[in-house]
Amino acid sequence: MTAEVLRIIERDGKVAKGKDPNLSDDRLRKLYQTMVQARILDERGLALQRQGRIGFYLQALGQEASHVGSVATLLDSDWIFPAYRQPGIPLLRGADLNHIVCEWFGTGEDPSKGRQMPVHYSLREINFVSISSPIGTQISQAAGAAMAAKIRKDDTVFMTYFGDGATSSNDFHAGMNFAAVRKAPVVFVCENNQWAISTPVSMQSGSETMAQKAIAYGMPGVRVDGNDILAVYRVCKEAVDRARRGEGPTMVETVTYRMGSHSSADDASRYRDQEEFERWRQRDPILRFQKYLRRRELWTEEWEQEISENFSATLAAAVKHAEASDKPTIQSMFEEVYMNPSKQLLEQMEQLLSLKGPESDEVGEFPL
Ligand SMILES: Cc1ncc(C[n+]2csc(CCOP(=O)(O)OP(=O)(O)O)c2C)c(N)n1
Ligand SMILES: [Mg+2]
Repeated sequence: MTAEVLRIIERDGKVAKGKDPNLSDDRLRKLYQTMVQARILDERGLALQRQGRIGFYLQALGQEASHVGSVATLLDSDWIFPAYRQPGIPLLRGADLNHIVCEWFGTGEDPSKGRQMPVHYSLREINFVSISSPIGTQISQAAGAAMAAKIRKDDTVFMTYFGDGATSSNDFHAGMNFAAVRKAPVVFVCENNQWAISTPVSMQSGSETMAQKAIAYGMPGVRVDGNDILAVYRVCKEAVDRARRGEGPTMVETVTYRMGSHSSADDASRYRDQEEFERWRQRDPILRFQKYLRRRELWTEEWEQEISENFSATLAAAVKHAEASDKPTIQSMFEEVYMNPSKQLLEQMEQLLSLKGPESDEVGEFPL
């Protein structure tokens, strides 16, 4: 294990000899399209928050290659235990865009019925487990689910995503340890975007790399250029194949950069150098992939415009739909929590409903 970072696409779009994962033209274009869509989604999401139309947003600018390239190595039947910064995953896996946008607004069509923060999706239709706000919890959950699959003797693979900051969490230790001991079919994707809100990676860990932490647990740890989609794909494909063969977990550190602020609630210019941002901006993963596609004559300006405009229009329609949609019903607070709600819970629901005005959707005033 060295601090070396695997890279395939050079700055000029050329590919390192013998390293191209040889994806089909259609697949390459689909991956590029998903990265472009993820960025449009992020731009729109933050704009809606700034306009006061949604309460919170969290972007993945600069990290599109890291999550799109890694998730592309899974089968549809595999499972994802995500963090909150992988918008390309639902897009690539074909989730219903209304589920995504209605989640931002917390409408009745939001699969979580407005019970989650915006951008904390739960998408059963694509095996995408509910995003947790507490840092790192998905790591031990993924390890446990992978152990269960192994016991059931099915060949599902589990992929979990987390940041550099999450490697300091208790759940990172529990998940990595259990998975390695039990040789569970899980791939740990650590997206090292250099920051955990305002904490730089140099203040996060005494380890030279995140990937080297894997060695202590007894699994391979691989570092890859997280802004190079082909390199991410290649490394993750190996890790997924290994997991499916029953040879156990791998940790992949994708070395990347959070080009935006942590979320809509902070301003990165208050705590980090513009110069650092500029350096990473030159390594934008979308431009890098675009250069590669151009060399292969798979990209044109007209195509870029077409895919961008089509997605922007679909997204605008989804936003319009969400804003016109009903809120979750009052009953929904009591539903889908227990399979068989208790007598007390049902009484509470009846009591709350009885406070409704006859013509109105609003709940009346509570007797204090
Ligand atoms: C257990 C816990 N501690 C603290 C927080 C507050 N918090 C939210 S995001 C974050 C930083 C996480 O950084 P990292 O894991 O690198 O992920 P990134 O946001 O960079 O993708 C922190 C500390 C939290 N949500 N949960
Ligand atoms: Mg981070």
